[in-house]
Amino acid sequence: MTKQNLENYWMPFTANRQFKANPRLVKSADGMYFTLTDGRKLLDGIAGLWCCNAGHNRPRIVEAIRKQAGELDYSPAFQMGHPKQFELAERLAGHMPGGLNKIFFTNSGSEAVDTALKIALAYHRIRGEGQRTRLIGREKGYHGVNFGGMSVGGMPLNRKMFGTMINGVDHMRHTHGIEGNAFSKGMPANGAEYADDLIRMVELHDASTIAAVIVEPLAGSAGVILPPQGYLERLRKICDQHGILLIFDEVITGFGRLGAPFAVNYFGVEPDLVTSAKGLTNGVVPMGAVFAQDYIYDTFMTGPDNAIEFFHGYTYSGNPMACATALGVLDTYEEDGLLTRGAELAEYWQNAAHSLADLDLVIDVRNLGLIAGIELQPREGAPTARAFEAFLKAYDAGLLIRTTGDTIALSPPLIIEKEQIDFAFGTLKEIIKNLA
Ligand code: PXG
Ligand code: PLP
Repeated sequence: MTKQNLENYWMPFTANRQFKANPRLVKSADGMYFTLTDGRKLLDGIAGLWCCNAGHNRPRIVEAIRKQAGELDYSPAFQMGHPKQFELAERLAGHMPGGLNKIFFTNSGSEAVDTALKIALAYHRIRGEGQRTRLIGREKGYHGVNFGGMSVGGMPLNRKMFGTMINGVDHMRHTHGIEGNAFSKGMPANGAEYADDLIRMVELHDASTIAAVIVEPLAGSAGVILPPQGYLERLRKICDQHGILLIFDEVITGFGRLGAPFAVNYFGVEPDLVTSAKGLTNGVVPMGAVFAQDYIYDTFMTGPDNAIEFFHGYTYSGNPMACATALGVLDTYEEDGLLTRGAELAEYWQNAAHSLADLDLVIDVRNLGLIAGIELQPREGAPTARAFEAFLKAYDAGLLIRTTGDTIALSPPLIIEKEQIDFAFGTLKEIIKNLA
């Protein structure tokens, strides 16, 4: 085999030179495993990038794509429709509780976030509150990489190179590292009052200028940061008191990750808008979606019937292949009970994760549903190096994990079996024990 040319592809969120010196290339995938180009198998501990919730190469999904490819390749997204868009939206609304029944399709989580922010601004304006232009995010938040999501996001490295971003954004403080919360099993007890930081924003800017606040109900990218008990309820209440829309970014928590279809079900807190992507199509074809409350949609439907109500959309919104894929994915989730399987495994998963708690280098273990974060003591003078070393060693040992900062994140396909959970945490235990 001739050596593959690696020079032309500029890889995203990757140390390109380091990678190209020593590439890690995947050839195929099935069920819980990737097969690499060298033939080795890797247990997928992170569902691709938190997206392959049904596992890989699932027959219903493959069949749906095959069939769609020969039937309808593309139909115009604007002023035209195809039946699968409507079928998918109806089925999605069936899994989402409450009034979050109106669904706008995008092609990624980043686009879903920017779409939700635009819906929030336009909603207030249509209602005659056009002065509500301010958007509030949170430190350590991740809402994708487009200008809106980056601006409300709170990860310094994702922001610092990109100028002033969009105007009129402020950030609440994050809920990480609160004293007394280390090694919590499930939701931490301390810190609900951190939601009151939104009151500080209201006092500073005046509620009448604030359109929306966006948070991840559980923050994945920043290293698995859980909401303190009562925190989300409190945010909801403050938003209600001040006419501020609450947006849950469920790009990671959606589609069964917490053991319920959405974090909205799991936490029992209903926001005004929900963004999703990833598990929507099992990562197979790019797609995102925004769920809006009926009253938001209805607010837009007030002008003349022949007027376009929302000047927004993408060439590939509701793309036929993406819709067909998502329908095959929903079939798989429903037939295999995957949207609630995490609840059955959560306790086993929690115990397995916390079996690492007594290792010297482990300074915290966090878990909820089928997510775990294992935070390592950063190496003196070389933050992130220790976790990245664990990533490489896990790769050599046949396990794919994700690291962010010095936190190891695990978030496997929801089809994972107990022996595979044992393998993942057993392997990690040996690796962390032997880290320098
Ligand atoms: N919001 C949230 C909460 C996310 O987690 C996005 C928006 C953006 O989605 P797209 O589809 O535009 O990537 C995400 C994506 C990681 C990691 O390693 C996390 C994401 C993507 C890639 C890697 O933690 N989250
Ligand atoms: N740039 C140009 C020149 C375009 O014509 C379009 C869409 O028509 C876009 C960007 C946006 O592309 P998309 O709809 O795929 O987001």
